[in-house]
Formats: sequence, structure tokens, C-alpha cells
Amino acid sequence: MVDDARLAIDGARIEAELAHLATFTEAPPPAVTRVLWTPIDLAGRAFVRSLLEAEGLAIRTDAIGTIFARWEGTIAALAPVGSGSHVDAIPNAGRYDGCYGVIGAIEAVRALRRTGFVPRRPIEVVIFASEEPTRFGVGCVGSRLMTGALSPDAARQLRDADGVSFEAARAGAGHAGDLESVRLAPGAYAGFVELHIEQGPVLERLGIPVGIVTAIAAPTTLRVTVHGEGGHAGALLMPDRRDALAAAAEVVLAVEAAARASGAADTVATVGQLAVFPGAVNGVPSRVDLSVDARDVDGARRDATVARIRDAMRGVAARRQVGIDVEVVTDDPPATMDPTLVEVLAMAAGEAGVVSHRLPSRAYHDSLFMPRVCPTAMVFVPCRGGVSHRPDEFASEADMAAGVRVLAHALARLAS
Ligand code: HGY
Ligand code: MN
Ligand code: MN
Repeated sequence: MVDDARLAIDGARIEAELAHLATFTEAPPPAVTRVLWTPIDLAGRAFVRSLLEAEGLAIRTDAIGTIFARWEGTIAALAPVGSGSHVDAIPNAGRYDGCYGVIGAIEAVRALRRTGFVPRRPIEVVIFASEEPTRFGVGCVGSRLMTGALSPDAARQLRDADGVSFEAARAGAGHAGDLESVRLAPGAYAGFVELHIEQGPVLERLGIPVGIVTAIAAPTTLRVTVHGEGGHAGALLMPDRRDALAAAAEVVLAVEAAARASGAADTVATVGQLAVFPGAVNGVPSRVDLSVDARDVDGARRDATVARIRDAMRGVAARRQVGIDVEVVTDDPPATMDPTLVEVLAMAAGEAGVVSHRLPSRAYHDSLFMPRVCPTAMVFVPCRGGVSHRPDEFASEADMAAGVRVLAHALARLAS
């Protein structure tokens, strides 16, 4: 444990480092777009790596670019306690999602070292590769490979929208080594705590600066292709049409209706991507590719929602005489946070003199997969209006410092 009075958390430095990290973007500020293994992504990761090097941590990178920075403990043989998150960002996102958990973990380590605290157990900052599904359609590829939730062979099958294979993109980013080496050995971590913005409105509405996550919702992600029949927008008469986009429009509304029909606030479903072929003003669409992301903290309820979506698609296909192909891209169970770690976080919040509140995470994180290899928990801070995955995403310096303070106390407890 550490004396809270000696724990100096520099909120201004957290904000400044997040502001600098946000300059590594393919989108015009204040938007942040940082897609896996693009030059911008690699530059952003190099900046974060420089912060870890400045702190004198021992750094290694795995075969897909996840960065591990270790603060050795007095008993090096003990498994480390880890903390970290991701720095990749979906198109037109904000600067806090993932990045706050990385910069915050670094600030927690810096603050602990300044108190003279000496960990028995090593502490490791982890910057996962590929938390967002943007490039290869699958989220958390790094933590999936680390925890066995995705096989190396399945990863090798992944291709991006330009047809670039996972392996070609990985090599292009300068990452060597076989994918099998990414898998963590059993017991690789004694525990893992991820710091993150809530990406929802609960903490702000309650006026509480820190959240302790109890469970993480998980998505079923579908790739849907609607096959109709194209034709001339003028000459093809309405009774003869099998318009793929009109059918897809019914699918989009059915996805929304299926989530609402669950009657639970935690059930959500989204069609975030939709591509029309041939995409001509005067051409009847012959094919539509769309994505479905259906989530819940309750696995059975989520699966029932997906079943309703599939039923609705079968109905659309029959009524409109179109083909609808459905590929399951991800279908993971939700995760429950480790009860012991949850209590450690509650005690850490007490030591930090910070009011905390327990809540589920409706966004997923790498901490959805880390429970497969070690006890895992998360610390949340509020984000303004509950907004995330948007350029106006915002977390206050005071709340961010409070979250880091709780994380620092938790790491001190877990590493002692
Ligand atoms: O989609 C999510 O929940 C996360 O931001 N990848
Ligand atoms: Mn995200
Ligand atoms: Mn995130």
C-alpha cells in the first residue's frame, strides 16, 4: 500500500500526453482515426513507447505489436500484475477511448515510483494491438491471440477491405515472429486492471468520478450479404424487382426491433456498415453487404436477440425473393470481473478518498478476454454526455486523475 498524501497524480500531464497522442490521426482534429498498423498507428505507438522508455521500464513487443513495459519487482519470479489498454481508434473517434487507459497506467506507475514504492511483484503496462475491429472486422485481435480466444490460423485468414491479408499487413508493420508466440503462458499475469472511460452516461448522471466494472458485454458480430437482382432503374418495373437495398432496409429495421423487443436496457444491436452494389444512381441494387453488432451483458438474452434477427431475415428473404447469407464473425460470451479484484478496487477507491460506483461495461475491451488467463477488473471514469466513438468524446482532468489515483492504489496493493 502507499500513502495517498504522497501520491502525486499529474492530471495536466495526462491531458497533455493525450492531446499529443491525438495528433497522430488520419482525420482532421478534433477527430482521431488511428487504424491498426497504418503509419499513423505506428507513430502513435512509438510516442507512447517513448514515454515508457523515459520511465526506464523494460520493454518488449510481441509478434503483432502489443507492447509490454515491465517495472521489475523485488521478487522477479512472481507473475506481474498488468494494466493497460489500446491506442488504435475507429474512424472519426475521440482521443480518450483506450488511450486514457494507456496514458493513465503510465501515470500510475510514474506516481508510484515517485513515492519510493517498491513492488514485490513486477508491474507491467500493456498496450494491446488491434482492440478495434476497424481493419480486420474482429475486435481485440491482440488479446484474443494472447488468451486463445482466436487461433493463429483463424487470424491468418483475416483480410482487410482492400484484400490485404493479416500476415502481409503485420509484416508491413515490421512485426516478425510467428503468431503462435503471442499466446500467453498460463499464469503469465497475477491479475489485470484496465482503466477506461465509461463510454456511457451512468457515472456522469450519478455525479460519481470512478466506476468499478462488474461485467463486460460481448458482441455477436455478423457479416450479412443480401443478394437481389440488379437492373435498369427506369426499365425494370416494380413488380419485377428484387431490390437488394430495399430488402436490406427491412433488415436494418429488424435489427433495431429485435434489440428493443428484449425489453432490457442492456440489449443493443447496430448496423454500422452498409455497402450497396453497384451503387449507381440509375441502377437497382443487386447486392448489399452489411454488419450486425448485437450485444448484452447477459449471454442468453443476446443470443435470443440474434435468433430474432435471423428469423426476421428469413422472413425478408421469403417475402422479397432475395438471398440473405449470414456469416458469424465473432460470438463471444460476456465476461464477469473477478470479485476479489473488484473488492481490491473498492478498497483502492477508499484509500484514494474517491467515491465509486459498480456498473457493467456495455462496450467491450481487451478485458473481455483477459479473464481467460488471469483475474481481471476495470476502472471507469465518466465521459461527458456518455459520448464516445465521436470527436467530442471528453473526460475531465479531475476525473482522469481520480481514476489514475485509484488504479495506482490498486496496483500497489496487488504488487505488494
Ligand atoms: O466496440 C467496442 O465496444 C470497443 O470500443 N471496441
Ligand atoms: Mn472503442
Ligand atoms: Mn476502448
